[in-house]
Amino acid sequence: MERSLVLVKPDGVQRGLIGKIITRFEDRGLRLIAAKFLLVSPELASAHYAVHAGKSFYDALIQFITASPVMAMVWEGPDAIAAIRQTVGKTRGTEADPGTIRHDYALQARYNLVHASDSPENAAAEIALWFKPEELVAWQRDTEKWTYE
Ligand code: FUP
Repeated sequence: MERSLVLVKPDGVQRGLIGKIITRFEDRGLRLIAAKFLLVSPELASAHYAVHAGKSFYDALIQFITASPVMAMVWEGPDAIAAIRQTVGKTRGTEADPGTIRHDYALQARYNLVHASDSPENAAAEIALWFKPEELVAWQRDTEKWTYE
C-alpha cells in the first residue's frame, strides 16, 4: 500500500476543478485519508519546492503556489504513486496522454493543476511537511474488496 501527497493547485481551485479532480481518484478506487484547504505560506512553498530552487521557473512557481488557496490531500492505495501520476499525466498538458487530468484541463507546465508525489521517499517527506500524523485517517472503503486484492 502506498501513499501520495496530492495538491489541487491554485489554478485548479480558481477554475472550480476540485470536485472533478477528486472524482478521478475516487473513481480509480483510491482512498482519501487526509484533506485540508489552505493558503500556502512562502515557507511551506519553498520547503515543498526545495528541489527546484535555482531553476529558471522557481520564482514564478513560488509566486503561483502562494497566490491563491490549494486543496491538499493524501491518497492511499496499491501502487498509488504510479496510479496517481498516470491519472495526472505528464507535466505539460500538450504532452499528457488523452484522458489524463492535465491533458483534459491544462496546456502549460506551471498551470498544470495538480501536484502528485513522484516516489515513496518524496511522498513520505511531503506528507510529513503538509500534514500532522494525527490528521491522517485510517479507514477502508467497503468497495475496496471489489477493486483490488
Ligand atoms: P511534475 O512532477 O509533473 O509535477 O513536474 P516537475 O516536478 O518536473 O515540476 C514541478 C512543477 O514545476 C510543475 F508542476 C510546474 C513547475 N514547472 C514549471 O513551471 N516550468 C517548467 O518548465 C517545469 C516545471
